[in-house]
Amino acid sequence: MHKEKILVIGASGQIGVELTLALRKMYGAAQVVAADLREQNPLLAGTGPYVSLDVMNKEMLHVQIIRQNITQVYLLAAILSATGEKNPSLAWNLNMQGLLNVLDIAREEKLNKVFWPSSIAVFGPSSPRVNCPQQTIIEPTTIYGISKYAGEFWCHYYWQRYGVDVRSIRYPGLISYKSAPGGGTTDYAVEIYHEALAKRSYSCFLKQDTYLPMMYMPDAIRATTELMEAPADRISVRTSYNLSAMSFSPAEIAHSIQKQIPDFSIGYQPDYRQSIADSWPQSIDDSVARRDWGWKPEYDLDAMTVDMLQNLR
Ligand code: NAD
Ligand code: AKB
Repeated sequence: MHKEKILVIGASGQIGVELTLALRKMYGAAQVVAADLREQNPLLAGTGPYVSLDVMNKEMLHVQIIRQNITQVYLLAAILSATGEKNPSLAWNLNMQGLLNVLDIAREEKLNKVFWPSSIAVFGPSSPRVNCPQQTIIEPTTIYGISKYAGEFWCHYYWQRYGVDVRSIRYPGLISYKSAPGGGTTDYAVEIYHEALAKRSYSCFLKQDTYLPMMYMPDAIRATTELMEAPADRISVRTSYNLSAMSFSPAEIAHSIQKQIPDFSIGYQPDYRQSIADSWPQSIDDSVARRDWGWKPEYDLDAMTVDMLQNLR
């Protein structure tokens, strides 16, 4: 029986719903408290405890963590790349202050572990575009990427200076069918499946040959729990791990869908998100994660397409 008590902040989001459900399977429903600014979530209803909480309110967060005897925090509340460009100061404030609040409380309360996700958005136009390595030139040009890169160093600082066991992954674009994505540049790769089933056509906000690193949600959830379960001496990266599964363009995902839905068609109307996508690498080298804690993805594009369409139907 695990004695950990986990708080998932941002539990009603695209990752949060699935991560909360997975953690409840692993640790027991009562051991995983879902928390979000949103009052409730139908996908989590009846599956375990849920509290409405603002991560910006440090006092309330601290009270919850003490009251619920929390030993681990997964912090998912953030503003993503596309929404961030519309309101940069809001994105900076939430993405930074939310993290600092959690790291500070983790230090004071001597929490066992913290998980905080970074993103491939830390990389910028000067980073290598293909097989972008763990350590390289990193000059992000979006406020989201800037906040993630700064956050990585705050994590490293709290680990090095205070011994907080904080672990992190630079997620690629994540594709899932349970919970909707929350304002990112890679969201097209989720929308396209919904529209393929509903309308047999999709108008994409990125150009047809825009390659981006992507991952199916089951792989992302497994990576997260594997990283968090790994012995501390296997974790050599205390900023954030590169993680990779696949890389494809809008034209390629459309082709994969056409194998299942032959009359599906796609058009292209690039908008402001094109320049965000153009600033990111096309593919990621995740050899350090593979070496340190045995990371290996399971889903490629076609396997994901079959599973997405089956579940959405
Ligand atoms: P999301 O936008 O779907 O979910 C974020 C959740 O946080 C929402 O439910 C929102 O209500 C909640 N939230 C917002 N402000 C809050 C606050 N002040 N207090 C408490 N809760 C608040 O995001 P997501 O896609 O699930 O992403 C989760 C994390 O993973 C983020 O840090 C994101 O940057 C990172 N990430 C996501 C992806 C992806 O493709 N989804 C890729 C890379 C990194
Ligand atoms: C986004 O597009 O903003 C996210 C991410 C890659 O961090 N999906």
